[in-house]
Amino acid sequence: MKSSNQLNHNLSARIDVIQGDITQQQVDAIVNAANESLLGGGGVDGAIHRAAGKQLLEECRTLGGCSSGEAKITKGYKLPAKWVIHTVGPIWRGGNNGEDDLLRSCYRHSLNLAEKKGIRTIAFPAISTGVYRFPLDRATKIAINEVKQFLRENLSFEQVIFVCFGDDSYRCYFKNVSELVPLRGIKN
Ligand code: AR6
Repeated sequence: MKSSNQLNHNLSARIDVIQGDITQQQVDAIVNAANESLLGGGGVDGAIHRAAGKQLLEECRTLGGCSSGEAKITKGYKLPAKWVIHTVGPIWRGGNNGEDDLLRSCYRHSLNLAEKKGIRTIAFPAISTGVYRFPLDRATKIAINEVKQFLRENLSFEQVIFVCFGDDSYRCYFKNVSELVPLRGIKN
């Protein structure tokens, strides 16, 4: 039987934080922080559509949009990732309008969809923390806790990478992963 230490160790080896551009990640799937139209936009959404090419928009047009907290999947086209999981984060409206639950739901639905498709490695951006103005530290804790729970329940899922675009985001994720995922980096 595995001790709780071994479980924690496994968890820490399966969660990574990097600073970079999500469109460059060599993983099975990358997650897009989209809007309800799924027809592209700015921020990470714009970057993913530019890197994937026009075929991504063509496939997105067939999906009929996506509600906040839900997720839909397309191919990755010109991206190194085979799949793109499009999820729609909540717009921050002060914090008492279901924003936390909706953000949790984005991570949970994206991961469940990935699991169903046989995806084993996935990269997430910091959903809702840009144009949608969700406070970074609060969003980061939600992201990490939801991923932790999923990885504990899905032991064959290999890797979740949090891709941070700027210094602030990287520092915030690194601090929170260190606190919320025990034994990070310790191999024993
Ligand atoms: N790689 C990784 N992260 C990135 C990249 C990138 N290439 N580019 C930006 N980020 P945002 P939201 C980070 O605004 O808040 C779009 O117009 C960025 O620094 O992209 O969920 C959609 O169409 C921030 O930390 O998404 C929606 O209308 C994070 O990604 C709306 O924005 C999310 O910022 C969604 O807003």
